[in-house]
Amino acid sequence: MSAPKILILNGPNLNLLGTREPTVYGQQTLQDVESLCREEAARHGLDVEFVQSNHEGDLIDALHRARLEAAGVVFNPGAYTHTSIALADAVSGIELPVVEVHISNVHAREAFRHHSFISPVAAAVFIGAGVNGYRLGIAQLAHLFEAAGAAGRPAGADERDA
Ligand code: CA2
Repeated sequence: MSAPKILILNGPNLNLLGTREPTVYGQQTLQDVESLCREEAARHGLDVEFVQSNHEGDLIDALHRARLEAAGVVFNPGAYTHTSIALADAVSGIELPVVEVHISNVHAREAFRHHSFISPVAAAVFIGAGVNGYRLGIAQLAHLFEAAGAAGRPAGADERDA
């Protein structure tokens, strides 16, 4: 049987990681993030699809594809976190565990970054751990899959019911 696949999805401007604002986002590039995600996923026996888009509709399409192709999602929605009801609807609509990740501590930044439309529909949230947040997100998905598997339930089901 092939390894379960997870989607690592990155929103607008994250393609610029490592090129500017190193004090906020660190020095690692998106390519480095992809490598660390592949390494962490392999430790848990998971395959990775890695996607970045600057377009809200493309992010929604990627989430819809994940519903059919993936067991869970690690999602950094970038600035759409703070604005997009459409992305929140997509996250809740696909009925997969979606872990929200932010590299920076958004709560230590401007007030407009304190609200997330995604957090209420996320399976977990990792904020301010730098790019290590992606590792934490993948490990949390692996934990949810294990818990759901042990209970003989689909991975998207709520762990509290396990
Ligand atoms: O901290 C995060 O991961 C964010 O999701 C990053 C978003 C920001 O709008 C959110 O409030 C928090 C911005 C991503 C932009 O990334 C850049 C990286 C390097 C240079 C410029 C932008």
